Amino acid sequence: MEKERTFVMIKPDAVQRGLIGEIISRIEKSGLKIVAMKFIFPTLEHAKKHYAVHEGKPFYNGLVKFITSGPAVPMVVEGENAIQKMRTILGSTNPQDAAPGTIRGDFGLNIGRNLVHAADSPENAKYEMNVYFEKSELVDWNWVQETWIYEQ
Ligand code: IDP
Ligand code: MG
Repeated sequence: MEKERTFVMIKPDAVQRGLIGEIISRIEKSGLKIVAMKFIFPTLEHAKKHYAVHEGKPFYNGLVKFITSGPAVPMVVEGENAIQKMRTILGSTNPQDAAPGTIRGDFGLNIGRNLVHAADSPENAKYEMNVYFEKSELVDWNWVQETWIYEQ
């Protein structure tokens, strides 16, 4: 069984709306394991590095302004197929298209305020983790319930 790590961030809108607990709870209940997490006020440097792939797009300036507008909760989560699983838990980028039962489908209405970020590929996951975390902040630990989440 292949485990992988992905980068996730609870964005400033979700923090302001009191959804940190709800979102972490959904991630935990999915069986994915949190291996890094912190509460920060993203800097311009964070935002520019994180969203470098979107530079030049019409929404880029608004996105950078939004991400640096309030506290956020970056994290690293680990598990079988974690990258794709987190994207499924989030739902479509535009909350208007996101299915009920997904975070964006249940709590979002607007593409510019879609509550949570999750990396979309192994390369981007690694890159984004390095934007927000030092290697020493990633925690290797055993979760007792994993023996009940995975067929051994
Ligand atoms: P993703 O977050 O689902 O991976 P991306 O296409 O990578 O979506 O876009 C990054 C973020 O940029 C989105 O989560 C959203 O916050 C913002 N964004 C993307 N497209 C638009 C848009 O058309 N208008 C406003 N914001 C957008
Ligand atoms: Mg993306």
